[in-house]
Parts: sequence; structure tokens; C-alpha cells
Amino acid sequence: MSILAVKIFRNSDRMANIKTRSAASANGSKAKSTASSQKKKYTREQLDYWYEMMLRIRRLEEKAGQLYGQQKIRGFCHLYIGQEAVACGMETALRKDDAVITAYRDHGNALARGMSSRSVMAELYGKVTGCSAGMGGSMHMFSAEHHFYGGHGLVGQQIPLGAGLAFAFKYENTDRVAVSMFGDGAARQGALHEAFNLAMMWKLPVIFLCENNFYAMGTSVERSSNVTDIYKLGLAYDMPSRQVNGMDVFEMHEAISEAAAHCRSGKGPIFLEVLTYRYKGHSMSDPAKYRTKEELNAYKDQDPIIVLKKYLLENKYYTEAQLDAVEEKIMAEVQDCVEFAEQSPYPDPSQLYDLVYAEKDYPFVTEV
Ligand SMILES: Cc1ncc(C[n+]2csc(CCOP(=O)(O)OP(=O)(O)O)c2C)c(N)n1
Ligand SMILES: [Mg+2]
Repeated sequence: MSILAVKIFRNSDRMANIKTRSAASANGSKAKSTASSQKKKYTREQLDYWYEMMLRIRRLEEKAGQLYGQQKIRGFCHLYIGQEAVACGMETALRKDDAVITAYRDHGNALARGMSSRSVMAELYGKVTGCSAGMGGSMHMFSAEHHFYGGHGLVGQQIPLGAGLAFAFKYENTDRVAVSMFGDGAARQGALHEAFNLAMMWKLPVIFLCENNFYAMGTSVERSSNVTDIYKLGLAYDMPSRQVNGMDVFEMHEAISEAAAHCRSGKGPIFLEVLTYRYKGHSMSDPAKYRTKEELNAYKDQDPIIVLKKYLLENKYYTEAQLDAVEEKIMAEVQDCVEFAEQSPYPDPSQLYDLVYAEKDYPFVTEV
């Protein structure tokens, strides 16, 4: 396995423009890439987790896509397919009591944090057994128990919320870390600058993680700013900032391990621009005509699940038959969670306001 850099098509219409963007760090040196020799250090448990969890996310979302077509799942639905290595590589480098917050493309993070397939599928169905009692849907997966704080629909809103989680961790004198995830589109929001500024001022234990999948709906990174190396936005605040290959689960694990250690030691925030790619359209209603098949296929060639599978076979961690057994187990789990969601009831209309937060005596709320 030798993914040392992410290949990026700068201009999907001109294949000649294929550019290899080397991972770069704040001080200009090449970012560390995980050489295959280093990979030997990973535990069997980590390898099992990465393979199973990436497959779980992939298969559950493929099913969700089908169910959306059948109108069993309604509303918005943004699939994470292609980006699985980000959530899974990150998880093995974090502690369970660290916090993760992200945008609406959140099914993968919910599962990677350990939330059950049943609770995610039922939420997609809008059923009361879902993780948000069926009142959030695709964009609002949430579990305080798993320290997964959503699932947010307003582009960029979770950037300062993640800094707020880190503020609480510091205020309470813990060594917990918050990961505040957002897209390349969200990186253009003003809220990023306010959050970066205060996080640096107060040395908050927050990893700002931009999943640069190169598009914000149909708008490519090049069309939203002249600064296309998004990690450079952190440099204006003297924040340690660099790029990471998000198609490589090993590299993700390494980058988050380093970043979390930095935050835990009281040195303040870190900004990682994670280069990744979504295989599907922005949401279910997007035919993704703004990019070419060649561009898509070039990323599929680096597919994190296929690459890991090859590694597991070559290094004799698994036989083909054992990998097939994992696939069967996941397929059965997906089938089970669909049946569970189908059979679960919708929330009762009387519950509509139960999860809406309002302070009755708040000064601006007056009873009429
Ligand atoms: C404040 C705000 N403005 C606009 C939108 C509409 N919108 C939804 S998703 C999106 C694109 C965001 O892209 P990016 O941050 O790159 O995340 P990705 O979808 O690629 O994961 C936009 C503009 C919104 N939800 N919120
Ligand atoms: Mg994007």
C-alpha cells in the first residue's frame, strides 16, 4: 500500500491538470505519511475496528440510499460514502470521553462513535427508537452517552460549538479533547475566524478538522476562494495547521493521535485539513453533474476499504473467507436495523415539544 499523497483533480474538465498535492505542514515541511513498515505497530483490535466499521458505514448508507429512493426515508439525506477513513481513523486515536461534533453528513461519525446501527437507521426513518427519538432525522444524529454532539444543519455552526465543548473541558480542569468537524464550504464562514481566534487566545483543547471533499454542494473549492489550501487559514492565528490524507485510515489515526496529545498537554488547538472525497452527490437530490466520472474513479481507486482489505490479506491478518464472514455479519446487521426501524412506532404528536429546549422564565419569553 503506498498512498503517500492525495491526487486531486483541480479541473475536472481537463484531465491534464491532474495535480498531486503533497501533504504540507505549517512549517512548510512534508507532513508525515505512514510508511507500510510503521503499520505493523497497529493492534489487531484496531485493524478489526477499522475494517468492520468502515464496512458498516458503507453498507448501512448504501441501504439508506435505496430506502430513500423508496421514500421510506424522507427529508434530507447526505451520505458519507468515500469519507469513512476519516471518522474511523479518528476514533481509534480518541478517548471515549472526548467529544465529536460535525455537520449534517453525520451517519458515519455516529456509527464510528459506537452508536448502534439500529439507533441510526431508526432515526433515519423518523421513528421514536432513533437516537434523537425520531425528531432529528438524518442531519441530527446525537448521543450524549457517546459524546457525539450532532449532526448540525447550518453550515459552519458547529465550528464554534466545538470550541465551546473544549472550553467546558478546560474550565472543568479535565484533559478531554473536542473535535470540531466541518466541510470545505463551511471553512468560508466567518464563524471559523471567531472560533479560531478565541480557541488560540484561550488555548482550548480543540482539534478543528476540515473534511475537504473539494465540493460544497456543486461549488468546487477553487470557486469559493483564492486560498485553496484550507489549512493555511489556521496560520493567520499561529495555530499549528497541516494537511492529512483522509483516504488513508492509518494516516488519519496518526494525525489525530498527535493532535490529541498536543491538545491534552495544554498547548491549545490544532487545525487539520483532511483531504477526502464523497462518492455520492451532495445529498440524495444531487446528480453531481459538476464533476467527471474520471475524477470520481480516481478517488475510488484509493478507496479506504479496498486498500485496507488488501493490506489485511497481504499481511495475513485475514483470509478471504474471514473477510467474507465480516461482510455477511455486517449485511445481517443492516438487515436487522432496517427491520427494527420498520417495526418501530413514530413519535406521538404529543411529544413534539418534549425535546425543545426553552427556559420558561427566560426574560424574553412572555406567556400570552
Ligand atoms: C448557513 C447555511 N448556508 C447555506 C446552507 C446550504 N448548504 C447546505 S450544505 C452546503 C454546502 C456545504 O459544503 P461543505 O461545508 O463543503 O460540506 P460537505 O457537504 O461537502 O460535507 C450549503 C451551502 C446551509 N445549510 N447553511
Ligand atoms: Mg465539502
